[in-house]
Amino acid sequence: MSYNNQDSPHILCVNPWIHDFAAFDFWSKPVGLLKIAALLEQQGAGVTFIDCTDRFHPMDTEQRKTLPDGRGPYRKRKIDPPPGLPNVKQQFSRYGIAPEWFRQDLEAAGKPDLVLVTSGMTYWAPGVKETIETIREVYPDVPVILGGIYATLWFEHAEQYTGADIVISGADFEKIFRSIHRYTGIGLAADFEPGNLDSHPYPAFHMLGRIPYVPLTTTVGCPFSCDYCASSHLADTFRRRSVDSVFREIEYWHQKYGVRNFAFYDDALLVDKERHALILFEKIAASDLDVSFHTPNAVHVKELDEKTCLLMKKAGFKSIRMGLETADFSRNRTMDAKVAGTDFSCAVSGLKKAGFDGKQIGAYLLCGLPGQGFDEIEASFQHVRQTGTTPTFAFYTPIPHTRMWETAVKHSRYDIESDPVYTNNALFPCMQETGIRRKISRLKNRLKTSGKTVYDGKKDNTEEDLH
Ligand code: B12
Repeated sequence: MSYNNQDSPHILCVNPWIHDFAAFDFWSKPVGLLKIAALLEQQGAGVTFIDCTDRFHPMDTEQRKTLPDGRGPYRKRKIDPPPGLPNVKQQFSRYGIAPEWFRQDLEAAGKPDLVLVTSGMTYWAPGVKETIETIREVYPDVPVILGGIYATLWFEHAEQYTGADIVISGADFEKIFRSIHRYTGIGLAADFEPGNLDSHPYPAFHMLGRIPYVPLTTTVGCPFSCDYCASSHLADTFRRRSVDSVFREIEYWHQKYGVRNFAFYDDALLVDKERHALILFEKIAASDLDVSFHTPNAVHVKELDEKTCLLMKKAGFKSIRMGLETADFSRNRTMDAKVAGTDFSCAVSGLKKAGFDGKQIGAYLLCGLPGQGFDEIEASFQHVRQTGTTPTFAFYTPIPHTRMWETAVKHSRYDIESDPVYTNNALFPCMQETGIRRKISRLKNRLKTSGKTVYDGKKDNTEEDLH
């Protein structure tokens, strides 16, 4: 939590609990709300930030191991699954701090003038609802505004379901400022141009109890429009920050807070790289910063030529994830516009030549796509393994406003239009084949025995992540 300035309007920002079958702090920070918190602080508001997924809460005495790069498991407690999922055998949990600690933190913060709640995955809606209910118990008459990814992608559901007073869709800063003004009297637009990313303050990571790593966003949006991805709905134009501004941010977190690990959140980090990313990597390589970089959100395979790979190595990249999606090149990739057959082998040879080892290089494979069979998943897995790099499963989650949504609705075993919880990728909602989870586990075991395991974003921590 951060301080509360008594003389100015007090705004409480809350990152909600995660309710899911599995979750792991895989470079996951509420960057959008932290950015708004920074803006409010800059304008003199008293801002308190409570992160319900805080892994380092002072009341937490549980021993959980943090990986050297800052990632780690959340505290978790078993809860009932949301209604409608009666036949699912996997355990359902609340990830994050204990409800009593949250209540205590809310009380300790003092009554705010306004509460801002963010949201992540659409299927985490039940965690958002429980968070808002708890806020209401403590401060029944304080207005609550909900925004973030779920609020943007499934606005109507968020309005009906979460109990927020207002739901704001997207990164519409004018609208966000108007609502904040309405409740607190703070006028926010003064020294900030929404369209100019360089004028945005850094997200307020300093308001979190500890900063194990910092996510970086150098670009917003994506020039591609892949069938399964909602990026173009979340940001309608592709914009980027200046290289200097990104470099200064890295220096800032490193020098002031000792941060060593940075994860790029960009959807298109390497696009137009000669004029952007490569200049940044060169600048970092030429500096004496002792920092490491990671690309959990995947980079475009096509962009990984030898020069880029070498610069990434020199700049301090430690884990590279590529969006391969599938090694079935026969469908001519109508699904995404990014990869051709030979691109992948060129990228792998470039990365290896630059000095990355197979464990540092992961290729995301989308599994659970509508109409996909296990055969395709296995073939993609083998294709990646043969290159000596690490296949990393990304389970498909159907998202409204994407081109694949209608197909997903048709293929789904659940009424996914009725409730986001059915779109949870742990359910493999679009796969008709049975036993898919077991089959995928078997593939993963093959990796384990060969000593190559990379966390795939959809599993709790196990020894393999924490060795
Ligand atoms: C970075 C990222 C990740 C990171 C971690 C992100 C995190 N915080 O947990 C990593 C790489 C780990 C990740 C993983 C996954 N991700 Co992801 N990820 C993203 C990405 C690229 C950016 C999210 C982000 O932080 N944006 C930056 C901030 C600034 O934006 P923002 O939070 O939306 O905030 C803005 C507004 O929403 C608003 N706002 C925010 N909060 C509030 C609050 C209030 C009150 C108001 C008024 C406004 C407001 O203000 C901000 C203004 O800039 C998005 C795509 C995208 N372009 O957004 C996908 C995305 C969110 N991910 C997605 C998916 C599918 C996944 C995975 C399931 C992939 C997989 N199959 O394994 C996993 C699951 C992760 C998990 N935790 O379990 C989907 C969402 C699916 C869904 N159903 O909701 C997205 C949309 C991509 C897509 N495929 O279309 N992801």
